[in-house]
Amino acid sequence: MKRNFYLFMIFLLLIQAAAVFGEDVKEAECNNWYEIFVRSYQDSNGDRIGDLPGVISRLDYIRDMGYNGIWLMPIHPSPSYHKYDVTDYLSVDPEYGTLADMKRLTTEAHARGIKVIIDLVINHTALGHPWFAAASKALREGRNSPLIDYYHFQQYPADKYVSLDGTDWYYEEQFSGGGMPDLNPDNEDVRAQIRFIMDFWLNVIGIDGFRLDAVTSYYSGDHEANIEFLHRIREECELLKPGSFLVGECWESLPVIARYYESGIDSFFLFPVSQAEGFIASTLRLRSKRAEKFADRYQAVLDAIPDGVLAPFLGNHDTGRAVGSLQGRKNLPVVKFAEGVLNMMQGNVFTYYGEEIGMVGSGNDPNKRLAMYWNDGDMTDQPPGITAEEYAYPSVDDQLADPDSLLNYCKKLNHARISYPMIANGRNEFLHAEGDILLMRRALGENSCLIAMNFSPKESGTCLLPGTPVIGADIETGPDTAMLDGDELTLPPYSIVILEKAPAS
Ligand SMILES: [Ca+2]
Ligand SMILES: [Ca+2]
Repeated sequence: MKRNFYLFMIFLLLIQAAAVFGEDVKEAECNNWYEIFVRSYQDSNGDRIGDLPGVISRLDYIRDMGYNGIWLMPIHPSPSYHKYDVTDYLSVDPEYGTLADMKRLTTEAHARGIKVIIDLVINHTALGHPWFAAASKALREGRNSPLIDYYHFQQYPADKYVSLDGTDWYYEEQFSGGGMPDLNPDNEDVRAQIRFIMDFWLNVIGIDGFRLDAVTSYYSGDHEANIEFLHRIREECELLKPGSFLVGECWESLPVIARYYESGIDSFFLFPVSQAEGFIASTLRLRSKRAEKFADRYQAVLDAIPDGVLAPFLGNHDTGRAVGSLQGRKNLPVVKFAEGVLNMMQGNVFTYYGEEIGMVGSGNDPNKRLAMYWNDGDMTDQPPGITAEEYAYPSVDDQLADPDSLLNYCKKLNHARISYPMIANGRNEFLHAEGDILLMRRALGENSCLIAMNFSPKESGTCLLPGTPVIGADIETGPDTAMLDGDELTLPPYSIVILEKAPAS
């Protein structure tokens, strides 16, 4: 009887909480995510290969920079340096550490207000995964095995099918090389395995979600089937751990990315803003009307994805790094301002490790995954196969000591996004977009702020502000600072000013 009474009281409280927080609970809580290639980040045991204890030792740095979420590229046992071919989804590659290290990393990150997600690579396994080994052994011996249906085998050659040595069978492989056989997502046992893997990482290790690799390849060429599969993953994760965060890699055009939001997955990487041809770099290359062009392109994104949480980024482990796409090796202001434009977008902003110090990397994959440049003494070995090793800007330690460095500029941006949560979570309204001057309002509930930006690399500009706001954060790429005279704001070249309501006197 007493127990029922307590349960009833809890029920009432929950209803009350839902009524009070109903609106807010649904609001996305956006973060400043930081993508880490563990191998190239920080070594802890002297073998010059980055590892999980190394990442733990850098959590204070990550927190101080204002990143409040980390995405670890694959950490599972794998025969490759990149580890996107997994041989065991339920452990950690010994090069990187142990499950206990991963648990400690998660606890230590949470203690610093940092969320943790890991890559979940379920389009394919490694050739050496026990599932594939058992399936191919059965085929070689002419036996049946339930594991054969974990993959797509057939007895005739076809595009994206690879011959299985010693047999007349072929297996599906969407990613070249012969080492990454595609899983069969229709197989119910495969689905149960994926669910078990997600449960293990979310609830036994305690991480906060996943970055879903290659979601358009689950069912290659069939977006509807991929979206349905993702919907199921979203529902399962929500049951396994309410509030878990999922971000998908859908390397497609804006309309296709927009469709994938129907799956309910929180975010999809916004490829149309990234890289040299993406709209941040291409807008900054224009000779005039940069603010107008940015507003048009950004509005197109908001129109295409009106309710989804965006996940913009400049570059990642598969793309050239931002300094290259911006032609910024000798142009620090443009590199800074591109980071500024990125960070004034809504949603979850993703920063690839090393971007905060302007690392460069293009061409083959290992070139894009160079050792983090902490200082000249403290670096991991480079990944195998690099053809270029270049660092265009100073090390972390040197940039920490320089108030005008890219690192300190990125830090200001991250902290502005934390101090003004409406930047990431608010509704956007363009108040002014003319020439190179942009003024936006971001409103979140009762709160709002203005974001004023000057996209010109050389000329100052002015804009008139509604109301009589005051400058809250002033994020400059150069020595000049913004000036507010009544309702007229003067913005130096490549500058960003965040304005808030004047405090009531
Ligand atoms: Ca190591
Ligand atoms: Ca597939």
